Amino acid sequence: MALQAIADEIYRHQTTAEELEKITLRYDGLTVEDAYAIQQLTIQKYTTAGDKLIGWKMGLTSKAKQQSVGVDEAIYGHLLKSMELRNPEVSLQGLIHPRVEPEIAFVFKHKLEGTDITPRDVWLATECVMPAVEVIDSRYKNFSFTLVDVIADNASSAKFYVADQAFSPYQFQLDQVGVVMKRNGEVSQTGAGAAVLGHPVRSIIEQVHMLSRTGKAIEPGMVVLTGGITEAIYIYDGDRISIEFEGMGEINLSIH
Ligand code: OOG
Ligand code: MG
Repeated sequence: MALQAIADEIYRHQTTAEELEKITLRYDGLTVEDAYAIQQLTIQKYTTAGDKLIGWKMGLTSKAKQQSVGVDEAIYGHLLKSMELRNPEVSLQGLIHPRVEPEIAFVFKHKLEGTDITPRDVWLATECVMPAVEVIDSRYKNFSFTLVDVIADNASSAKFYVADQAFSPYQFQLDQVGVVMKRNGEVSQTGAGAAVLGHPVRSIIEQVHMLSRTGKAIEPGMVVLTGGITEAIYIYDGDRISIEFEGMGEINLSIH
């Protein structure tokens, strides 16, 4: 199958911010493995052009998100240096129909690999945890895709922002952290860390399992986004999005 040709096409749509028809409408029989291979090939195009892999993201780790997109398993994507926002400001330029979602980020000091890790292994390897927000922007028309489509499109990754304040992994019960997301002062979404596979640490374990299928790992220094705690909301020019993470502070994003 022409995986490289599909990767070239997706890369072009990612970098020009033009909508794409679902690839599964045109290519029959693509497997989840093929989709991850396409994802990998598109990432190689970025890194060849000078970008850098800085971490991973889990997606569709909550029932609410799985139901809203009609996919019933977790997925992962690559995080590149160019995706990380330095300031809590999102420019709509270069994005198609972006949405934002609250997440918990982990930063690692030790490598995590294999199929047999436990929460204890995760805590031992974790340097800190931080509130974060992910900007997702599916390249597919109407944000509509199958499992294979969304994996090939790097799990809709676009941008992310990690809060200034980091916390010890032992300071909070991450499943109990409540989140309130407001758009222009009005509550839009609420949730708690438990929405992420019961506890965000489970998302890290799942991430490591999935990476191990292709011999990859969480490397020291990497950041991992554990998955949206609530449904993602669309953002528009002039919006002010505030996300309060109970006890961990607030992220205030301006959109322009
Ligand atoms: C897929 C990406 C999902 C998350 O945190 O669940 C994701 C999508 O909804 O477009 O990033
Ligand atoms: Mg996400």
